[in-house]
Amino acid sequence: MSDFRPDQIEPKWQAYWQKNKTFKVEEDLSKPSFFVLDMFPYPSGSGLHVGHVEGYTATDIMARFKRARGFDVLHPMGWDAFGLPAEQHAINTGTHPRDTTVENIATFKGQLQALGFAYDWDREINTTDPDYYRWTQWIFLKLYEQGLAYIAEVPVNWCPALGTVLANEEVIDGRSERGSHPVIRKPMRQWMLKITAYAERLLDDLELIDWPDHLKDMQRNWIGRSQGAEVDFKVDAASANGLDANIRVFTTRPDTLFGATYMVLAPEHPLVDDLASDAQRDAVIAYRDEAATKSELQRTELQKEKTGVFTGAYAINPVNGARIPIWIADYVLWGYGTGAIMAVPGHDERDWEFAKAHDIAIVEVIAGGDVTQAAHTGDGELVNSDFLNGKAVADAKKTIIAWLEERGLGQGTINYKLRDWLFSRQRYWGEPFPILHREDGQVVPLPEEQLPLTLPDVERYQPSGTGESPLATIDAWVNTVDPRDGTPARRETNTMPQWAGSCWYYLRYIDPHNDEAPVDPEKEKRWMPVDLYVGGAEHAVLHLLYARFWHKVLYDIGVVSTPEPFQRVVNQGMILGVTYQYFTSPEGEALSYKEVGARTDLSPATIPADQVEWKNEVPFHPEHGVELEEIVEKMSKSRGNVVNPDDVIAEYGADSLRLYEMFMGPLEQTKPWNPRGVSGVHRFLSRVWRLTAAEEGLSDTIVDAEPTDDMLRHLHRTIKKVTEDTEALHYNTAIAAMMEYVNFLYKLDTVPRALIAPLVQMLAPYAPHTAEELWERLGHESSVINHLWPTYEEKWLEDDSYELAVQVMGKLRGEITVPKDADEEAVVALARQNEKVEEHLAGKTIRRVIFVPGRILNFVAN
Ligand code: ANZ
Repeated sequence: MSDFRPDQIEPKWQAYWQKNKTFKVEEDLSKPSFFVLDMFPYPSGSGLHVGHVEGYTATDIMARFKRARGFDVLHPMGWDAFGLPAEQHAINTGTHPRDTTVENIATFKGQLQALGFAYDWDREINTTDPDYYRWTQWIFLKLYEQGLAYIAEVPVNWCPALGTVLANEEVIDGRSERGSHPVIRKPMRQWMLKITAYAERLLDDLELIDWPDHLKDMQRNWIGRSQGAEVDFKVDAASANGLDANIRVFTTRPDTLFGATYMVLAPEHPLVDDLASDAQRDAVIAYRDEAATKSELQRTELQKEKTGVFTGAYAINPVNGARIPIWIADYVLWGYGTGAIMAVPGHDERDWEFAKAHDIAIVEVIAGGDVTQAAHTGDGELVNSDFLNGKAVADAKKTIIAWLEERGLGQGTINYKLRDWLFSRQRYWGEPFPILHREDGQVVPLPEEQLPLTLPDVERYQPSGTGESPLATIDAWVNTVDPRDGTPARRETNTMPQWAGSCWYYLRYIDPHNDEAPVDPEKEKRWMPVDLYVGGAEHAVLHLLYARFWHKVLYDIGVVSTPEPFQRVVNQGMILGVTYQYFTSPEGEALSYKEVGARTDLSPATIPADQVEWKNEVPFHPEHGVELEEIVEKMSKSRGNVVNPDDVIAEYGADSLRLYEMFMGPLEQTKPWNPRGVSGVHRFLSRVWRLTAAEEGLSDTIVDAEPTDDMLRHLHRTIKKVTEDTEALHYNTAIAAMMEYVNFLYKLDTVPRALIAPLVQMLAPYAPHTAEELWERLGHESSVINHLWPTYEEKWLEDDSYELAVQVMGKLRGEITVPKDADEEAVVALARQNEKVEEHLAGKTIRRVIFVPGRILNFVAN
């Protein structure tokens, strides 16, 4: 017997894989291809966490499995390395983000290698590498050529105190995350990408892909298609300083037009200034300034008090000529629809509350509710609506749209919640835009041959104070000429957002060193679409939507051959942290959660899992001795419940960590980290080890004997289960099947070699280091991954026994397990060993036995 020593085995095999380039993509055209992708990490300063390990292990298992199943597998890794934290670190310390990035990547890479992941490291990519972002810039130019990139004045989060624009995630409740300074919305010149032009296809093509429903739903909601109508309301000129104008509204409920009793414009609506009467002007301006400080989210909160100001002007309802007041209110957004609504308080909740708060008339136009009490938003028959009366909602919608269209008063339209994508950042650490602003005012793209446009070195990473990026302060870089004709020009000083690099990185893995094109078309055809993409649900919307958008543009211009990039996406569930809680009194006394009762003077305290003392499966405080309560929540530094993969590897080895994270539960489920779980799978691996290996070579229990039928049945059933479960990403049950099989093998005195080799192969995707070592000891020359996956034979799957119902005088008295080919005599003998059956036969004479093999045994007795 020998000790299981992952600390010796693991480095040995990692070095072997690296030296032999075991995981190099074969590019063997005779094999089917399989592209298995991870959401590549942002190499942060804190290193890999157990959540990364979960997703990366899941794909690694699939990559190794598919390789053993005869596929040519592409399983790459890289770095999404532009972004805010490196820049903030630079601002604080003066360290160039490039240096920080290099350092962090080295840490991450070391950690990934220590986990034994089967990446082809020759295909490593880094979004901050000029050879990579050259093509990010190239794609931007294509977007620009297609009219899908444009400049607009857009409100951004401007923090006057910090002199910088902030990303949404840096703003918390209207204040800067750093320093808590007020943040206002300020219009600035920005690059936008016209993702809205692809809204319909982004929606429709969800049908083509194999994603979980919840993910598709999130994308659908984000795109937010709504069908309705646009309707023109004429301004009553007499009430509005003689203004001759129409206000166009978007409504999903044109059927309720007769119930529109007022209108609302977004405070930013350009007509507001012209409409405001002298009496109302000050109030209108004050309200608009106030609204500028609020985020969309704050403005549209359903519970929020419905504020607003009357402009003093009126509009004419086109269906009945009613004169209705025009208000401004922040619950109407400038960015959606037309930025103006017809308000129907009888049938819209927000309008109802607003009308109540401001004493505006409420008219019922759909029967079935009580509009004096609440808005009736459901279906019903139209009332108070002239030619629509008596119709149902759907019918009324059709009728009114036709009526409006005939008269040129409006038309049916579709609207999307999806906004164009604000694509520029006022930051240093991002891809520079290949764009020149010429002295004569023209905006021109940089010629393709001049790519990459590299980031210049700067001295200071501080924002410029004007809201521009630090690049704006480097005159030597900014001031240039248009290479076409020498006209002086300024470079664009914004940079692209972090999303840019991750929009197409999967393509670059296919052909990472190509300097003629982002990807070779032949190679692209072979590998795309990605067969399996695993990552966190936090990317369910933005990253996956942006990448789909870019991909479709590349599809339209012939760079890629598939309309969708990711055929199958799986979201790994979050791993939650565990801490153990007790309470302390003001006097410093420790109490168990069971002793709290009604006391309110206690404060909670926690200890990490590794300090807990367990007695009979119950957790106790090691010093105070009080019983602890297990608290499961999101892992966070402040909670002290973060599990560091390095620590787990140091204690148990990478194979145990991998195996544990897959054994915790279904991949897609949220799961708590059980601090004692790793030792369980470690025990399992140790058992496999002891079963197979000796100090050197193999254990004596492994023999060159023929397995019995019973052994073969166990083996083949295990192969079937592990194969099918692995294919289906049901890794936890595949592991359970291997555990069961190992239990079976442990009961044998000697283990025929033919039972062990397939086990080692099946274990290989899960615990690759251990498997390689055992495989070598079993006498194989090359890596276990190069050997075809074991197959099962149907004939060994069939049961050798079955359950037989036993009746006495036609009444069911018991069930017995009988061998498949047992004859009547044997079956009767077995049945008579059954207590219940014997009880009912006691004192009787068996007259006749009816035996239908496989179905029933009946004793006729009296
Ligand atoms: C009249 C009406 C009557 C409405 C009714 C609803 C119910 P979705 O489904 O989200 O597209 N709306 C339109 N533009 C808006 C904007 N810029 N800001 C805030 N609200 C806006 O909803 C569209 C509905 O939201 C539109 O239909 C409009 O109110 C409002 F019984 O028009 B409705």
